[in-house]
Amino acid sequence: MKKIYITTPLYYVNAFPHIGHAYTQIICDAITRFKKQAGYDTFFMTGTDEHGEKIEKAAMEAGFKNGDEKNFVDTIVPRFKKTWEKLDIEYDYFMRTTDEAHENTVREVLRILYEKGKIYKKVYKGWFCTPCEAFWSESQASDNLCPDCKRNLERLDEENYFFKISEYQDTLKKHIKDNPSFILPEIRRNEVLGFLDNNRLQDLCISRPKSRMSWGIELPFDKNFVTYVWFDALINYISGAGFLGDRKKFDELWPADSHVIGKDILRHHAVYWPIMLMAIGVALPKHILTHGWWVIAGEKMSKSKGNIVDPITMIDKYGVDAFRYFLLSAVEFGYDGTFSEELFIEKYNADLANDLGNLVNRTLTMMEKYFGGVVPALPDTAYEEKDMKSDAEGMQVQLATVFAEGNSQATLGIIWEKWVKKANKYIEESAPWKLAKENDKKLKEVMYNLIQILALVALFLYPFMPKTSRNIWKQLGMESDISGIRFSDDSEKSISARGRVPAWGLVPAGAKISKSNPLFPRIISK
Ligand code: ME8
Repeated sequence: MKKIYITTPLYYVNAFPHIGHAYTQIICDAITRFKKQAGYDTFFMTGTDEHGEKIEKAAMEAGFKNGDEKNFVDTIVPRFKKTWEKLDIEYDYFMRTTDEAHENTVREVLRILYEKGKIYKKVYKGWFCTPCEAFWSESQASDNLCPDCKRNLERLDEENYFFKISEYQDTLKKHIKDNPSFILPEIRRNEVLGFLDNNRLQDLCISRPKSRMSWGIELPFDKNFVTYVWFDALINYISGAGFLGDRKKFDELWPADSHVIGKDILRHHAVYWPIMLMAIGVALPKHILTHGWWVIAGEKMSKSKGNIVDPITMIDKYGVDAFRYFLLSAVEFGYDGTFSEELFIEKYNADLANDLGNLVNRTLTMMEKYFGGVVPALPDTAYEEKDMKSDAEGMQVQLATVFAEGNSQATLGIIWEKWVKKANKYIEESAPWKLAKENDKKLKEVMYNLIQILALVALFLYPFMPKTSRNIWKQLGMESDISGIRFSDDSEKSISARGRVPAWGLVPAGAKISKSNPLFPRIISK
Protein backbone atom coordinates (compact mmCIF):
# COMPACT_ATOMS: atom_id res chain seq x y z
CA MET A 1 0.00 0.00 0.00
CA LYS A 2 1.21 3.51 -0.82
CA LYS A 3 2.53 5.37 2.20
CA ILE A 4 2.04 9.06 2.84
CA TYR A 5 5.49 10.51 2.19
CA ILE A 6 6.25 13.88 3.81
CA THR A 7 9.53 15.77 3.45
CA THR A 8 11.21 18.84 4.91
CA PRO A 9 13.95 20.73 3.09
CA LEU A 10 17.48 19.53 3.83
CA TYR A 11 18.96 22.32 5.90
CA TYR A 12 22.38 23.80 5.30
CA VAL A 13 24.86 22.87 7.99
CA ASN A 14 26.76 26.14 7.98
CA ALA A 15 25.08 27.03 11.30
CA PHE A 16 22.77 25.62 13.95
CA PRO A 17 18.99 25.41 13.39
CA HIS A 18 16.75 28.30 14.43
CA ILE A 19 13.02 28.93 14.86
CA GLY A 20 12.42 29.08 11.10
CA HIS A 21 13.75 25.54 10.66
CA ALA A 22 11.88 24.43 13.77
CA TYR A 23 8.62 25.67 12.24
CA THR A 24 9.00 23.55 9.09
CA GLN A 25 9.84 20.53 11.25
CA ILE A 26 6.86 21.00 13.55
CA ILE A 27 4.42 21.41 10.66
CA CYS A 28 5.73 18.21 9.05
CA ASP A 29 5.63 16.36 12.33
CA ALA A 30 2.03 17.46 12.93
CA ILE A 31 0.98 16.46 9.40
CA THR A 32 2.61 13.05 9.80
CA ARG A 33 1.05 12.36 13.21
CA PHE A 34 -2.32 13.57 11.91
CA LYS A 35 -2.16 11.17 8.96
CA LYS A 36 -1.09 8.29 11.19
CA GLN A 37 -3.95 9.01 13.53
CA ALA A 38 -6.29 8.92 10.53
CA GLY A 39 -5.09 5.39 9.81
CA TYR A 40 -2.48 5.91 7.09
CA ASP A 41 1.03 4.51 6.87
CA THR A 42 3.51 7.35 6.71
CA PHE A 43 7.16 8.08 5.98
CA PHE A 44 8.61 11.36 7.17
CA MET A 45 12.05 12.35 5.95
CA THR A 46 14.26 15.23 6.99
CA GLY A 47 17.99 15.84 6.89
CA THR A 48 20.88 18.09 6.04
CA ASP A 49 22.39 19.68 2.93
CA GLU A 50 26.12 19.41 3.38
CA HIS A 51 27.94 20.27 0.15
CA GLY A 52 28.68 23.59 -1.50
CA GLU A 53 30.43 26.85 -1.24
CA LYS A 54 28.93 28.21 1.93
CA ILE A 55 29.49 25.00 3.87
CA GLU A 56 33.07 24.96 2.67
CA LYS A 57 33.45 28.57 3.80
CA ALA A 58 31.95 27.80 7.22
CA ALA A 59 34.33 24.84 7.59
CA MET A 60 37.34 27.06 6.85
CA GLU A 61 36.07 29.69 9.30
CA ALA A 62 35.77 26.99 11.96
CA GLY A 63 39.42 26.10 11.39
CA PHE A 64 38.99 23.00 9.25
CA LYS A 65 41.29 22.52 6.26
CA ASN A 66 40.35 22.10 2.64
CA GLY A 67 39.44 18.46 2.13
CA ASP A 68 38.37 18.13 5.74
CA GLU A 69 34.82 19.47 5.28
CA LYS A 70 33.19 16.16 6.18
CA ASN A 71 34.67 16.34 9.67
CA PHE A 72 33.25 19.84 10.02
CA VAL A 73 29.73 18.85 8.98
CA ASP A 74 29.91 15.88 11.34
CA THR A 75 30.19 18.36 14.20
CA ILE A 76 27.04 20.25 13.16
CA VAL A 77 24.64 17.43 12.27
CA PRO A 78 24.24 16.20 15.90
CA ARG A 79 22.93 19.63 16.87
CA PHE A 80 20.15 19.32 14.27
CA LYS A 81 19.29 15.85 15.55
CA LYS A 82 19.32 17.03 19.16
CA THR A 83 17.05 19.97 18.35
CA TRP A 84 14.56 17.73 16.55
CA GLU A 85 14.58 15.34 19.49
CA LYS A 86 13.82 18.16 21.92
CA LEU A 87 11.05 19.34 19.62
CA ASP A 88 9.46 15.87 19.61
CA ILE A 89 9.95 15.48 15.87
CA GLU A 90 9.18 11.87 15.01
CA TYR A 91 10.91 11.44 11.65
CA ASP A 92 11.54 8.08 9.99
CA TYR A 93 14.73 8.86 8.16
CA PHE A 94 17.48 11.46 8.44
CA MET A 95 19.08 12.02 5.05
CA ARG A 96 22.51 13.59 4.62
CA THR A 97 23.69 14.65 1.19
CA THR A 98 27.07 13.14 2.08
CA ASP A 99 25.49 9.67 2.44
CA GLU A 100 27.02 7.28 -0.03
CA ALA A 101 23.68 6.02 -1.35
CA HIS A 102 22.58 9.59 -2.04
CA GLU A 103 25.84 10.50 -3.75
CA ASN A 104 25.56 7.41 -5.96
CA THR A 105 22.02 8.33 -6.95
CA VAL A 106 23.07 11.89 -7.82
CA ARG A 107 25.88 10.57 -10.03
CA GLU A 108 23.52 8.14 -11.71
CA VAL A 109 20.91 10.83 -12.37
CA LEU A 110 23.62 13.07 -13.83
CA ARG A 111 24.77 10.26 -16.08
CA ILE A 112 21.22 9.53 -17.28
CA LEU A 113 20.53 13.19 -18.05
CA TYR A 114 23.93 13.66 -19.72
CA GLU A 115 23.31 10.65 -21.94
CA LYS A 116 19.86 11.97 -22.80
CA GLY A 117 21.51 15.19 -23.96
CA LYS A 118 19.89 17.26 -21.20
CA ILE A 119 23.20 18.45 -19.75
CA TYR A 120 25.75 20.41 -21.77
CA LYS A 121 28.85 22.56 -21.20
CA LYS A 122 29.22 26.27 -21.96
CA VAL A 123 31.02 29.36 -20.73
CA TYR A 124 28.98 31.18 -18.11
CA LYS A 125 29.23 34.92 -17.86
CA GLY A 126 27.11 36.50 -15.22
CA TRP A 127 26.53 37.08 -11.54
CA PHE A 128 26.40 34.71 -8.60
CA CYS A 129 25.04 35.12 -5.08
CA THR A 130 26.94 32.83 -2.70
CA PRO A 131 24.52 33.00 0.28
CA CYS A 132 21.54 32.22 -1.99
CA GLU A 133 23.50 29.84 -4.23
CA ALA A 134 21.82 31.58 -7.19
CA PHE A 135 22.92 32.73 -10.63
CA TRP A 136 21.67 36.00 -12.07
CA SER A 137 21.89 37.40 -15.59
CA GLU A 138 23.03 40.94 -16.44
CA SER A 139 19.48 42.18 -16.78
CA GLN A 140 18.31 40.59 -13.51
CA ALA A 141 21.17 42.12 -11.51
CA SER A 142 21.63 45.54 -13.01
CA ASP A 143 22.82 47.04 -9.68
CA ASN A 144 25.21 44.13 -8.86
CA LEU A 145 22.98 43.22 -5.94
CA CYS A 146 21.16 39.92 -5.51
CA PRO A 147 17.49 40.51 -6.49
CA ASP A 148 16.44 38.17 -3.64
CA CYS A 149 18.64 39.04 -0.64
CA LYS A 150 20.11 42.39 -1.81
CA ARG A 151 23.65 41.36 -0.97
CA ASN A 152 26.65 41.92 -3.26
CA LEU A 153 27.01 39.56 -6.19
CA GLU A 154 30.16 37.90 -7.41
CA ARG A 155 31.19 38.19 -11.07
CA LEU A 156 31.64 34.82 -12.80
CA ASP A 157 33.21 34.04 -16.14
CA GLU A 158 33.89 30.31 -16.34
CA GLU A 159 33.03 27.07 -18.10
CA ASN A 160 30.29 25.04 -16.45
CA TYR A 161 27.68 22.36 -17.09
CA PHE A 162 24.08 23.38 -17.66
CA PHE A 163 20.82 21.53 -17.38
CA LYS A 164 18.34 22.30 -20.17
CA ILE A 165 15.25 23.49 -18.36
CA SER A 166 13.97 26.03 -20.86
CA GLU A 167 12.29 23.41 -23.02
CA TYR A 168 9.96 22.35 -20.15
CA GLN A 169 8.45 25.75 -19.40
CA ASP A 170 5.10 25.19 -21.10
CA THR A 171 4.65 21.63 -19.82
CA LEU A 172 5.30 22.82 -16.27
CA LYS A 173 2.86 25.71 -16.61
CA LYS A 174 0.19 23.33 -17.84
CA HIS A 175 0.83 20.96 -14.93
CA ILE A 176 0.45 23.78 -12.41
CA LYS A 177 -2.74 25.01 -14.07
CA ASP A 178 -4.24 21.52 -14.35
CA ASN A 179 -3.42 20.65 -10.73
CA PRO A 180 -4.63 23.49 -8.51
CA SER A 181 -3.34 21.81 -5.36
CA PHE A 182 0.17 21.16 -6.70
CA ILE A 183 1.46 24.38 -5.13
CA LEU A 184 -0.28 25.47 -1.92
CA PRO A 185 -1.45 27.87 -0.68
CA GLU A 186 -2.91 29.72 -3.64
CA ILE A 187 -0.87 32.88 -3.10
CA ARG A 188 2.33 30.84 -3.68
CA ARG A 189 0.84 29.10 -6.71
CA ASN A 190 0.04 32.48 -8.23
CA GLU A 191 3.59 33.62 -7.52
CA VAL A 192 5.04 30.72 -9.52
CA LEU A 193 2.58 31.15 -12.37
CA GLY A 194 3.41 34.87 -12.48
CA PHE A 195 7.12 34.05 -12.65
CA LEU A 196 6.56 31.58 -15.49
CA ASP A 197 4.36 34.04 -17.36
CA ASN A 198 6.84 36.88 -17.12
CA ASN A 199 10.20 35.15 -17.56
CA ARG A 200 11.77 32.88 -20.11
CA LEU A 201 13.53 30.13 -18.13
CA GLN A 202 17.34 30.16 -18.34
CA ASP A 203 19.17 26.83 -18.38
CA LEU A 204 20.39 25.94 -14.92
CA CYS A 205 24.09 25.89 -14.05
CA ILE A 206 24.65 22.65 -12.14
CA SER A 207 28.42 22.52 -11.69
CA ARG A 208 31.49 24.20 -10.21
CA PRO A 209 35.02 23.78 -11.45
CA LYS A 210 36.93 21.89 -8.76
CA SER A 211 39.67 24.48 -9.08
CA ARG A 212 37.27 26.97 -7.45
CA MET A 213 35.13 24.77 -5.22
CA SER A 214 35.71 21.10 -4.65
CA TRP A 215 33.29 20.28 -1.80
CA GLY A 216 30.66 18.52 -3.88
CA ILE A 217 29.90 15.39 -5.86
CA GLU A 218 32.19 14.82 -8.81
CA LEU A 219 30.46 14.71 -12.19
CA PRO A 220 30.56 11.17 -13.60
CA PHE A 221 31.47 12.53 -17.03
CA ASP A 222 34.06 15.17 -16.07
CA LYS A 223 36.31 14.79 -13.04
CA ASN A 224 37.27 18.47 -13.10
CA PHE A 225 33.83 19.50 -11.90
CA VAL A 226 31.56 18.88 -8.95
CA THR A 227 27.80 19.28 -9.03
CA TYR A 228 26.03 22.43 -7.94
CA VAL A 229 24.36 22.39 -4.56
CA TRP A 230 20.69 22.48 -5.66
CA PHE A 231 21.04 19.69 -8.16
CA ASP A 232 22.58 17.59 -5.43
CA ALA A 233 20.13 18.53 -2.66
CA LEU A 234 16.81 18.21 -4.51
CA ILE A 235 17.59 14.65 -5.55
CA ASN A 236 17.42 13.67 -1.86
CA TYR A 237 13.66 13.42 -2.15
CA ILE A 238 13.97 10.44 -4.50
CA SER A 239 17.28 9.01 -3.28
CA GLY A 240 15.91 8.85 0.27
CA ALA A 241 12.84 7.09 -1.08
CA GLY A 242 14.96 4.35 -2.64
CA PHE A 243 15.15 5.55 -6.25
CA LEU A 244 17.57 3.37 -8.25
CA GLY A 245 18.35 1.35 -5.11
CA ASP A 246 15.23 -0.07 -3.55
CA ARG A 247 12.42 -0.46 -6.04
CA LYS A 248 9.90 -1.75 -3.50
CA LYS A 249 10.46 1.18 -1.15
CA PHE A 250 10.29 3.65 -4.02
CA ASP A 251 6.97 2.27 -5.23
CA GLU A 252 5.58 2.55 -1.71
CA LEU A 253 6.69 6.15 -1.30
CA TRP A 254 6.76 7.93 -4.62
CA PRO A 255 5.25 10.30 -5.60
CA ALA A 256 5.77 12.23 -2.38
CA ASP A 257 2.55 13.60 -0.90
CA SER A 258 3.96 16.83 0.43
CA HIS A 259 7.24 18.66 0.15
CA VAL A 260 6.95 21.24 2.94
CA ILE A 261 9.20 24.26 2.38
CA GLY A 262 9.60 27.95 3.15
CA LYS A 263 8.79 30.52 0.48
CA ASP A 264 12.52 31.28 0.02
CA ILE A 265 12.99 28.03 -1.85
CA LEU A 266 9.71 27.95 -3.74
CA ARG A 267 11.22 28.41 -7.19
CA HIS A 268 13.70 25.58 -6.66
CA HIS A 269 10.90 23.24 -5.63
CA ALA A 270 8.10 24.38 -7.91
CA VAL A 271 10.14 25.04 -11.07
CA TYR A 272 13.57 23.36 -11.09
CA TRP A 273 12.65 20.19 -9.22
CA PRO A 274 9.54 19.28 -11.27
CA ILE A 275 11.57 19.87 -14.43
CA MET A 276 14.36 17.62 -13.18
CA LEU A 277 11.77 14.91 -12.51
CA MET A 278 10.20 15.35 -15.93
CA ALA A 279 13.62 15.02 -17.54
CA ILE A 280 14.44 11.89 -15.54
CA GLY A 281 10.97 10.49 -16.31
CA VAL A 282 9.65 10.32 -12.76
CA ALA A 283 6.18 11.43 -11.55
CA LEU A 284 5.89 14.80 -9.83
CA PRO A 285 5.15 15.17 -6.11
CA LYS A 286 1.49 15.75 -5.22
CA HIS A 287 1.82 18.93 -3.18
CA ILE A 288 4.36 21.61 -2.46
CA LEU A 289 3.21 23.19 0.79
CA THR A 290 4.89 26.54 1.15
CA HIS A 291 4.94 28.50 4.37
CA GLY A 292 6.01 32.08 5.02
CA TRP A 293 8.84 33.43 7.11
CA TRP A 294 9.29 34.07 10.78
CA VAL A 295 10.29 37.67 11.03
CA ILE A 296 11.96 39.50 13.92
CA ALA A 297 11.56 43.26 14.12
CA GLY A 298 10.59 43.34 10.43
CA GLU A 299 13.51 41.22 9.16
CA LYS A 300 13.56 37.56 8.13
CA MET A 301 15.13 35.44 10.83
CA SER A 302 18.26 34.03 9.22
CA LYS A 303 21.70 32.72 10.02
CA SER A 304 23.38 35.29 7.83
CA LYS A 305 21.49 38.20 9.42
CA GLY A 306 22.43 36.97 12.88
CA ASN A 307 18.97 37.63 14.36
CA ILE A 308 18.18 34.07 15.21
CA VAL A 309 16.38 32.60 18.20
CA ASP A 310 17.47 29.13 19.27
CA PRO A 311 14.52 26.74 19.65
CA ILE A 312 16.32 24.92 22.46
CA THR A 313 16.35 28.10 24.57
CA MET A 314 12.60 28.50 24.08
CA ILE A 315 11.88 24.85 24.89
CA ASP A 316 14.02 24.92 28.03
CA LYS A 317 12.28 28.06 29.19
CA TYR A 318 8.65 27.37 28.30
CA GLY A 319 8.31 23.68 27.43
CA VAL A 320 8.16 21.97 24.09
CA ASP A 321 4.40 22.01 23.54
CA ALA A 322 3.97 25.67 24.40
CA PHE A 323 6.60 26.41 21.76
CA ARG A 324 5.02 24.04 19.21
CA TYR A 325 1.62 25.57 19.91
CA PHE A 326 2.83 29.11 19.37
CA LEU A 327 4.48 28.41 16.02
CA LEU A 328 1.53 26.35 14.81
CA SER A 329 -1.18 28.76 15.88
CA ALA A 330 0.26 32.25 15.63
CA VAL A 331 0.44 32.49 11.85
CA GLU A 332 -1.68 31.47 8.88
CA PHE A 333 0.16 28.91 6.78
CA GLY A 334 1.74 30.57 3.75
CA TYR A 335 2.10 34.01 5.34
CA ASP A 336 4.87 35.64 7.37
CA GLY A 337 4.64 35.79 11.15
CA THR A 338 6.29 37.99 13.71
CA PHE A 339 8.18 36.32 16.48
CA SER A 340 8.78 37.97 19.83
CA GLU A 341 8.84 36.66 23.36
CA GLU A 342 6.12 39.17 24.36
CA LEU A 343 3.75 37.79 21.72
CA PHE A 344 4.64 34.29 22.81
CA ILE A 345 3.81 34.99 26.46
CA GLU A 346 0.58 36.74 25.55
CA LYS A 347 -0.63 33.76 23.53
CA TYR A 348 0.61 31.28 26.12
CA ASN A 349 -1.34 32.98 28.90
CA ALA A 350 -4.53 33.40 26.87
CA ASP A 351 -4.78 30.05 25.08
CA LEU A 352 -2.74 27.64 27.16
CA ALA A 353 -2.89 28.87 30.75
CA ASN A 354 -6.41 30.35 30.67
CA ASP A 355 -8.25 28.16 28.18
CA LEU A 356 -6.72 24.71 27.99
CA GLY A 357 -4.86 24.51 31.29
CA ASN A 358 -7.81 25.82 33.19
CA LEU A 359 -10.26 23.45 31.54
CA VAL A 360 -8.22 20.41 32.46
CA ASN A 361 -7.35 21.60 35.91
CA ARG A 362 -10.80 22.60 37.10
CA THR A 363 -12.53 19.60 35.55
CA LEU A 364 -10.18 17.19 37.29
CA THR A 365 -10.30 19.12 40.56
CA MET A 366 -14.11 18.86 40.54
CA MET A 367 -13.91 15.17 39.66
CA GLU A 368 -11.78 14.59 42.73
CA LYS A 369 -13.92 16.75 44.93
CA TYR A 370 -17.33 15.42 43.91
CA PHE A 371 -16.59 11.82 42.92
CA GLY A 372 -13.32 10.95 44.62
CA GLY A 373 -11.66 10.89 41.19
CA VAL A 374 -13.75 7.99 39.87
CA VAL A 375 -15.64 8.64 36.61
CA PRO A 376 -19.36 8.20 37.38
CA ALA A 377 -21.69 6.04 35.33
CA LEU A 378 -24.11 8.01 33.24
CA PRO A 379 -27.61 7.98 34.81
CA ASP A 380 -30.35 6.54 32.59
CA THR A 381 -32.07 9.87 32.39
CA ALA A 382 -28.95 11.59 31.03
CA TYR A 383 -29.57 14.30 28.57
CA GLU A 384 -25.94 14.53 27.35
CA GLU A 385 -24.34 17.55 25.73
CA LYS A 386 -25.98 17.10 22.33
CA ASP A 387 -24.17 19.83 20.46
CA MET A 388 -20.72 18.65 21.28
CA LYS A 389 -21.60 15.03 20.84
CA SER A 390 -22.74 15.56 17.26
CA ASP A 391 -19.80 17.89 16.58
CA ALA A 392 -17.45 15.13 17.66
CA GLU A 393 -18.73 12.78 15.03
CA GLY A 394 -17.73 14.92 12.07
CA MET A 395 -14.76 16.52 13.74
CA GLN A 396 -11.92 14.46 12.35
CA VAL A 397 -13.14 14.97 8.80
CA GLN A 398 -13.55 18.69 9.40
CA LEU A 399 -10.06 19.02 10.82
CA ALA A 400 -8.61 16.94 7.99
CA THR A 401 -10.18 19.21 5.39
CA VAL A 402 -8.73 22.32 6.95
CA PHE A 403 -5.34 20.81 7.70
CA ALA A 404 -4.97 19.36 4.18
CA GLU A 405 -3.44 22.67 3.13
CA GLY A 406 -1.14 22.82 6.14
CA ASN A 407 -3.18 25.47 7.89
CA SER A 408 -2.46 24.53 11.49
CA GLN A 409 -3.67 27.91 12.71
CA ALA A 410 -7.18 27.31 11.41
CA THR A 411 -7.14 23.69 12.58
CA LEU A 412 -6.16 24.61 16.13
CA GLY A 413 -8.65 27.47 15.94
CA ILE A 414 -11.46 24.96 15.41
CA ILE A 415 -10.26 22.80 18.31
CA TRP A 416 -10.21 25.84 20.55
CA GLU A 417 -13.54 27.34 19.51
CA LYS A 418 -15.56 24.13 19.30
CA TRP A 419 -13.98 22.28 22.19
CA VAL A 420 -11.71 24.06 24.61
CA LYS A 421 -13.59 27.34 24.88
CA LYS A 422 -16.97 25.75 24.49
CA ALA A 423 -16.20 23.31 27.28
CA ASN A 424 -15.20 26.16 29.56
CA LYS A 425 -18.48 27.83 28.72
CA TYR A 426 -20.31 24.59 29.46
CA ILE A 427 -18.74 24.57 32.92
CA GLU A 428 -19.81 28.17 33.53
CA GLU A 429 -23.34 27.52 32.33
CA SER A 430 -23.93 24.23 34.08
CA ALA A 431 -22.16 25.40 37.26
CA PRO A 432 -21.28 21.99 38.77
CA TRP A 433 -20.52 23.63 42.13
CA LYS A 434 -24.19 24.67 42.38
CA LEU A 435 -25.39 21.23 41.31
CA ALA A 436 -23.18 19.72 44.00
CA LYS A 437 -24.56 22.01 46.64
CA GLU A 438 -28.12 21.20 45.62
CA ASN A 439 -27.39 17.48 45.39
CA ASP A 440 -28.70 17.58 41.84
CA LYS A 441 -28.22 14.31 39.97
CA LYS A 442 -27.38 16.30 36.83
CA LEU A 443 -23.91 16.73 38.34
CA LYS A 444 -22.99 13.19 37.28
CA GLU A 445 -23.99 13.89 33.72
CA VAL A 446 -22.10 17.18 33.49
CA MET A 447 -18.92 15.69 34.91
CA TYR A 448 -19.21 12.61 32.73
CA ASN A 449 -19.54 14.82 29.66
CA LEU A 450 -16.60 16.97 30.65
CA ILE A 451 -14.41 13.92 31.01
CA GLN A 452 -15.41 12.70 27.54
CA ILE A 453 -14.72 16.17 26.16
CA LEU A 454 -11.23 16.13 27.68
CA ALA A 455 -10.51 12.76 26.11
CA LEU A 456 -11.49 14.07 22.71
CA VAL A 457 -9.48 17.26 23.21
CA ALA A 458 -6.45 15.08 24.00
CA LEU A 459 -6.97 13.11 20.81
CA PHE A 460 -7.53 16.13 18.60
CA LEU A 461 -4.47 17.85 20.03
CA TYR A 462 -2.19 14.85 19.71
CA PRO A 463 -0.64 15.70 16.31
CA PHE A 464 0.12 19.24 17.44
CA MET A 465 1.03 18.85 21.12
CA PRO A 466 1.84 15.18 21.67
CA LYS A 467 3.27 15.53 25.18
CA THR A 468 0.32 17.53 26.49
CA SER A 469 -2.11 15.17 24.91
CA ARG A 470 -0.38 12.15 26.50
CA ASN A 471 -0.43 13.95 29.81
CA ILE A 472 -4.18 14.68 29.67
CA TRP A 473 -4.89 11.10 28.55
CA LYS A 474 -2.95 9.75 31.51
CA GLN A 475 -4.64 12.10 33.98
CA LEU A 476 -7.96 10.74 32.73
CA GLY A 477 -6.85 7.32 33.91
CA MET A 478 -6.45 6.01 30.36
CA GLU A 479 -3.93 3.20 30.16
CA SER A 480 -3.54 2.91 26.39
CA ASP A 481 -0.84 4.81 24.52
CA ILE A 482 -2.56 7.72 22.82
CA SER A 483 -0.06 7.70 19.96
CA GLY A 484 -1.31 4.28 18.92
CA ILE A 485 -4.94 5.28 18.68
CA ARG A 486 -6.34 5.40 15.16
CA PHE A 487 -9.52 7.15 14.18
CA SER A 488 -10.11 4.78 11.37
CA ASP A 489 -8.58 1.54 10.28
CA ASP A 490 -9.23 -2.12 10.86
CA SER A 491 -6.92 -2.57 13.82
CA GLU A 492 -8.02 -3.22 17.34
CA LYS A 493 -6.86 0.19 18.43
CA SER A 494 -9.14 1.88 15.92
CA ILE A 495 -11.94 3.76 17.59
CA SER A 496 -14.34 4.16 14.70
CA ALA A 497 -15.11 3.70 11.04
CA ARG A 498 -12.98 5.81 8.70
CA GLY A 499 -13.20 9.49 9.47
CA ARG A 500 -15.65 9.25 12.37
CA VAL A 501 -15.03 9.43 16.04
CA PRO A 502 -17.36 7.68 18.46
CA ALA A 503 -17.98 10.75 20.45
CA TRP A 504 -18.86 9.80 23.92
CA GLY A 505 -17.67 7.08 26.17
CA LEU A 506 -13.93 6.87 25.46
CA VAL A 507 -13.29 7.10 29.18
CA PRO A 508 -15.33 4.33 30.82
CA ALA A 509 -17.29 4.75 34.01
CA GLY A 510 -15.12 3.65 36.90
CA ALA A 511 -11.88 5.03 35.38
CA LYS A 512 -9.66 6.53 38.08
CA ILE A 513 -8.53 10.09 37.49
CA SER A 514 -4.95 10.86 38.44
CA LYS A 515 -4.68 14.60 38.51
CA SER A 516 -1.20 16.11 38.31
CA ASN A 517 0.24 19.62 38.37
CA PRO A 518 -1.39 22.35 36.24
CA LEU A 519 -0.36 21.92 32.58
CA PHE A 520 0.50 25.50 31.75
CA PRO A 521 1.08 27.70 34.80
CA ARG A 522 0.52 31.35 34.00
CA ILE A 523 3.65 33.30 33.06
CA ILE A 524 4.00 36.55 34.93
CA SER A 525 6.01 38.90 32.70
CA LYS A 526 8.54 41.16 34.32
O1 ME8 B 1 17.56 26.45 1.69
N1 ME8 B 1 11.09 31.47 8.63
O2 ME8 B 1 18.55 25.34 3.47
P1 ME8 B 1 18.33 26.38 4.66
C1 ME8 B 1 10.52 30.31 8.29
N2 ME8 B 1 19.63 23.62 1.81
N3 ME8 B 1 11.21 29.26 7.82
C2 ME8 B 1 12.53 29.40 7.67
C3 ME8 B 1 13.20 30.60 8.01
C4 ME8 B 1 12.40 31.67 8.51
N4 ME8 B 1 12.91 32.82 8.90
N5 ME8 B 1 14.51 30.43 7.78
C5 ME8 B 1 14.66 29.15 7.33
C6 ME8 B 1 18.20 25.52 2.15
N6 ME8 B 1 13.47 28.53 7.27
C7 ME8 B 1 18.58 24.35 1.26
C8 ME8 B 1 17.34 23.49 1.04
S1 ME8 B 1 16.09 21.36 0.02
C9 ME8 B 1 16.36 20.24 -1.18
C10 ME8 B 1 17.57 22.31 0.13
C11 ME8 B 1 13.23 27.13 6.86
O3 ME8 B 1 19.11 25.86 5.82
C12 ME8 B 1 12.31 27.05 5.67
O4 ME8 B 1 11.79 25.75 5.58
O5 ME8 B 1 18.57 27.76 4.21
C13 ME8 B 1 13.28 27.29 4.53
O6 ME8 B 1 12.76 26.91 3.29
C14 ME8 B 1 14.44 26.43 4.99
O7 ME8 B 1 14.45 26.58 6.42
C15 ME8 B 1 15.77 26.87 4.38
O8 ME8 B 1 16.79 26.19 5.04
